[in-house]
Amino acid sequence: MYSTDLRTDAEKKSAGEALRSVEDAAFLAAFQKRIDDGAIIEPKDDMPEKYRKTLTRQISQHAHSEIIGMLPEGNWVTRAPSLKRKMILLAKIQDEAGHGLYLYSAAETLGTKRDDMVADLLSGKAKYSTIFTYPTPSWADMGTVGWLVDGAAITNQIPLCRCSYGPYARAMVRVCKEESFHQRQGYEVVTVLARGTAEQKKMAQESLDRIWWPSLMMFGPSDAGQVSQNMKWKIKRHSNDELRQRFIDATVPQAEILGLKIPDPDLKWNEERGSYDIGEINWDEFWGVIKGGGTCGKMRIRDRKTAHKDGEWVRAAAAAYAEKQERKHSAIAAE
Ligand code: FAQ
Repeated sequence: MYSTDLRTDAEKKSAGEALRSVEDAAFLAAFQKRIDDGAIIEPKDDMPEKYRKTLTRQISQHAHSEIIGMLPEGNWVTRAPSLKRKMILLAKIQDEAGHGLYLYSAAETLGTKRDDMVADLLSGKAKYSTIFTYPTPSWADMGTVGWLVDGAAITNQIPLCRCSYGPYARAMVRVCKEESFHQRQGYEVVTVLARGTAEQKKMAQESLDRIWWPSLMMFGPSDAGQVSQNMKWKIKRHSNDELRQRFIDATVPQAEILGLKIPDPDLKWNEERGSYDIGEINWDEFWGVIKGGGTCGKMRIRDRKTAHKDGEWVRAAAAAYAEKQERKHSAIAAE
């Protein structure tokens, strides 16, 4: 049977049309074999609907996190302690906007329109990282966010550079390079405070006390010993617990160098495992934040809605310019 319809599934999905109706065992097994053989899946390739859906969910949630993550930092632009700090903070926030852009573009290749993803964020339907529902009341938080939040983000995202879906994996390469720079600048802010006056050191410790546990929750719920479908499809390469442990083992010595104390009385080096044991993570708090929006969730969505509305004229101007260019090129082509 021949078809003259050369559109990809993503394009059909975007146009609201039904996709492949049969995903039989042979199709799923062949797809799994491609993944097992190390194939990189591209937008025009056949893929199970669940693979497409899982990726759309994860990449759009990731994009939303980058965009919402700008808000707690934006809060400090006008109050940064020096011009140099202000410039660095502004540049970091702009990087996060760029990350959101690459990620929405990568998610769009799966057939969901960016407007629809943004609408889901603004209506509260879509999730974004729990970490950004926590307040950032002190300047030290701008250091701790870079050190711990960007540090956790890199630990989680470096393996995503080898994700089986090409556009996501490629977007992650640049994102990781920038997040790595963010982590270093955050650590430098905390270093200056930790080596400063007694009051500055106290400020750094207080910030670490608040942000430590929420940063561990960024890796998601405990999944020890489970190999999820996500992992079989090589979307995720490691379990949430494995990456969380990697982050803990890298970060505890960094706190020691600064003379800061990780707020966990049960933290201790486990000689046998060659890594740190930690106390119990408060998973009730984690699920409570996801369900109820946490301390700042409502404010974040309110602020994002305002920013989206304020940006309406920019989107309209960009669309009008693109249309004008299109008309110009069509006229030249017709000559
Ligand atoms: N927050 O089965 P799993 C950044 C949800 S970027 C909210 O383990 P999965 C940069 C999860 O969606 C930070 N929801 O799920 C920056 C799932 O929901 P559903 C964001 C969470 O996807 C720095 C359910 O719980 N990074 O910080 C969270 O396999 C500084 C069950 O969980 C990414 O998005 C959470 N923490 O693994 C910006 C990285 N954890 O839909 C500004 C990409 C879990 O099934 C300033 N994402 N959930 O009901 C991932 O690697 C994964 O999606 C995980 C979760 C690891 C986050």
